Amino acid sequence: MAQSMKKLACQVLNKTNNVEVILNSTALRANSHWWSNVQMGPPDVILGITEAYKRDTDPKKVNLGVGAYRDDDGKPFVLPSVKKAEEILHQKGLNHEYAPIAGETAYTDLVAQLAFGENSQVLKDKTNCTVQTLSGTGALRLGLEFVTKHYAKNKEIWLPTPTWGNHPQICNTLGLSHKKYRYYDPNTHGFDVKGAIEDISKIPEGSIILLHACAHNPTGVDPKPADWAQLSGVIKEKKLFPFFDMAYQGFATGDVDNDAAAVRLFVKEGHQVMLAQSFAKNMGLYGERAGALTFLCGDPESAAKVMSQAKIMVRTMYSNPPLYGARLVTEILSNPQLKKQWLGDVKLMADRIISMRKQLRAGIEGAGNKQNWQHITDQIGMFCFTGLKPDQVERLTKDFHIYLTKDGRISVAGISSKNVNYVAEAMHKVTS
Ligand code: PGU
Repeated sequence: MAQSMKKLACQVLNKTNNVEVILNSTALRANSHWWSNVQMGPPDVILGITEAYKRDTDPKKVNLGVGAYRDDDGKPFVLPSVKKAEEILHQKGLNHEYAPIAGETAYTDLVAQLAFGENSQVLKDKTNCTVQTLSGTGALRLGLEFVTKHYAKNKEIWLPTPTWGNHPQICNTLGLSHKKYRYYDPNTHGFDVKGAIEDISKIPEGSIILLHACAHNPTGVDPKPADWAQLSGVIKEKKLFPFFDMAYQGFATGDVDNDAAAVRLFVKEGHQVMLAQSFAKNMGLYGERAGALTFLCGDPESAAKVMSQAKIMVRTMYSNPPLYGARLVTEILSNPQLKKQWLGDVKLMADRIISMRKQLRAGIEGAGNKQNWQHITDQIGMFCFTGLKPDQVERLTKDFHIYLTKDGRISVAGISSKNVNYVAEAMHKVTS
């Protein structure tokens, strides 16, 4: 009797448990309904390539997709000046308190000086508002979000053709209307100065124009100083608002002052620019997300008002920025010896890329390829806009395990003395 009572009790318990399981899974299914309308999104056109590269098991594989510097062994490069700054920071034994909403002023003052120049009058007059951001992307996002909320003129931004894919994507996310102006001439593989000026002179007054400060991505083609002067003139005449994206200061010429020349020219000519800065490339701080957004506001009172609103925007998005990358940047820019070492590190990276351009071109030509490859050495910065067609790009990836963006852009920083002949041979084969 006791035995069968026990059996019965067990059955009841199991039943109860089953009911519980059924109830739980019903609850789970009900929950899954919250997201059942979500569509699968496409992989990112640049970062998705790194994911595909990582999945490839072929030992010959080469990643020329993402714009990230590699040393001659194809390895990520921690700059010697950054290593030194890390040691100094470690010795200081700092705490992990919150940073101010707009970042530490020691950082924002130094990065603004790096961009606008140590003797910049607008900085001396304190007419700037500079905010630490989550690298260059965070600066663009904050700047454009600020525009959507506070810009009182023509809320429409004009982007060069082509441009970095995330520019239109950020605008789309914010519902900010974006249009195109001519920039790159596929026939000359150079800057289409005539087309650009023609298009810009038709842009409605008060619109925003996005300019790559140096080392244009994806084309590797920058306007010459005389072209910049012309651009500044027409932008002023049309009363356009210039938003500079400077993600590669130092990568174009190997000299941070030279690479800031366009921004400084515009400021000298009286433009109240907005500027997005990134230390991902020139300090190799990709994952540390150290960047900045500067608004030039004309007078200190406006700068204070803009700062108050920018802080509200930051506070409601991520509250305050990360410390570590900004501390490294501050250490390097505030210590004259370390800064000198860093400038040498930047030059070293820029020079290695230039030497890879020469070797790549020589390799393709040496293989007997009949096309003109002069643009490989003419273009500057991290990227080369090869002119490869989508089917050629596909063959490079499928047959040779070489990864690059569909538009034919390669990150020259991914080429090394070890793989340059392989890449040159493959580029020769897919284009002949
Ligand atoms: N602006 C431009 C023109 C860029 O090329 C990049 C990075 C950024 C801003 C943003 O850089 P942060 O890392 O946010 O400081 N473009 C690279 C890196 C990969 C990516 O797309 O984010 C590229 O390969 O195009």
